[in-house]
Amino acid sequence: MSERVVRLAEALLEHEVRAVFGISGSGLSLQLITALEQRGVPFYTASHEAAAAIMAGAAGWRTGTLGCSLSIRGPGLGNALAGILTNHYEQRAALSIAEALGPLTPAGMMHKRLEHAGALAFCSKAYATLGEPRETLAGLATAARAEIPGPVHLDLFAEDAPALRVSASAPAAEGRAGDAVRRLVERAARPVLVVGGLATRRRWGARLARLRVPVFTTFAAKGVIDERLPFAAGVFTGDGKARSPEARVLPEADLVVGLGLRNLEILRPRAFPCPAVVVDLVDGVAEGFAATHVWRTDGDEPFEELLSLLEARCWGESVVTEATAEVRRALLADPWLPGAVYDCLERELPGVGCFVADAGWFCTVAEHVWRATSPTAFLASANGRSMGTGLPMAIGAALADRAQPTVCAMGDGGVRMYVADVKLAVEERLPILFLLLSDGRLGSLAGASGLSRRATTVAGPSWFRVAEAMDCAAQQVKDVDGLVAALRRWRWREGPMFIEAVFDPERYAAMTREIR
Ligand SMILES: Cc1ncc(C[n+]2csc(CCOP(=O)(O)OP(=O)(O)O)c2C)c(N)n1
Repeated sequence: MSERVVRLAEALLEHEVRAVFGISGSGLSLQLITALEQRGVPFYTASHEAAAAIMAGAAGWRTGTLGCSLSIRGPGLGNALAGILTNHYEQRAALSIAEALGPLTPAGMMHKRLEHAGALAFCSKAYATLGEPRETLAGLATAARAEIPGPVHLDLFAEDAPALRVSASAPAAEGRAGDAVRRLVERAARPVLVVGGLATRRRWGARLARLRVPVFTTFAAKGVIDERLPFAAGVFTGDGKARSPEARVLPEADLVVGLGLRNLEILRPRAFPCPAVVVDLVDGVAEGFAATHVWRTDGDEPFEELLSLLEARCWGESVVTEATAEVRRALLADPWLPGAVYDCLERELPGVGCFVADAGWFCTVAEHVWRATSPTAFLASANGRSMGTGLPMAIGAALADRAQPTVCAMGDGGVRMYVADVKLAVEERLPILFLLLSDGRLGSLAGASGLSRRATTVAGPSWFRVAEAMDCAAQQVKDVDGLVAALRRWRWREGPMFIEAVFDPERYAAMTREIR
């Protein structure tokens, strides 16, 4: 085994890599897997390199460690790119490692050639070759975790080439908007907070729960305050319709205070119905909110200072209570749609450790109905809204924490992409409830009249017998009683279960109409 690979394995361990996901080649990647296994770091083979990168991002995020995925060069990394892009959108600190052709490889060697650095340029924060493993890994891990967190990449050559690093861009200078922001916050009688994913990573996040003004989070920050609290106004997307909490609460406010509010986390950034200020650690991500002032800061103090000012305010409890009750009423009115399923889950499976939602209408319902109690208790392709990512995210989250059940809600579209990895969940006896919410269509797209039906109809939408054939306990349910019975049969400590809930497509298509 190459001595450099051994040193890389040791450096990975030092930088909190606790599991590796991927598909091996016969060369350095297999050596690395072996060296890591000898040091107690397990390797999980995924069905596809994209799924592996997504699992790595989710596992790292769930444990606060550095997610790690592995592939061969060219087509291996090419496949991984979709998962690396997901980690970029979702701002997950994760390292991808690929075997690569080094500078000494003859130019005519075209087999599986891909210019990795170029292919990764958009979505990877830093790119490096091995050089001195400890030093290189330290640089990559720091870049992955620095605000805005995201994926970084390491290429492994057979030859010993010096390290090459493209580092993240330097932070801009501190802005001068502080005084103006302070004055506006001091004068506001009815301020509303909109808090971004940044809060999940900062020490001031915990203080939000003490406020007595309405607090929205972006979808990426769902759970940063316990959503059962009286001032938790729910998820702000920028795209909420009449019955969404954002449409009801924001018109009552006289100032929006965005803490780490970034257009990267919003479906449709646009002007608020009142003046707005944004405070952030990074520049260039508040465009679209028409904020009166954007205050770029260097540390936590300005956030803490504004939170102290806001602690003196109290308004909006009844507006928030009515708005959140109204959206629940709308989504729970039908006795058998995803809202009723989540409500039933909350009662029947009270110890859910992590709720994972794939992209689709059922996810919009989960956004409002599923009440997250902490940011690590909810996981989704919150920013990218990338269909299919839910299943590998759930596997990564469950591998990182097997002590409580993980729920993976997905639709007819998303289930198909990485369904083969149900086998990995079975092999590892993971406590995952795969919950297929099936309307037989790509529901989010099927509402438009006069457009192709063929493109939005799913042929043969049922999967529970396929899951059963993969040795996963599975059942189809058509009402709440059936769901309750299936849930009561699930012994989650013994392995996954696949429940397919079948809905009427017309009622399904209408359920989010006034919400988004
Ligand atoms: C990777 C990717 N491809 C395509 C889309 C576009 N898209 C958004 S929602 C959706 C349909 C989702 O259908 P389904 O999983 O059945 O959930 P439903 O909308 O029926 O709740 C599609 C194709 C996407 N978001 N991501």
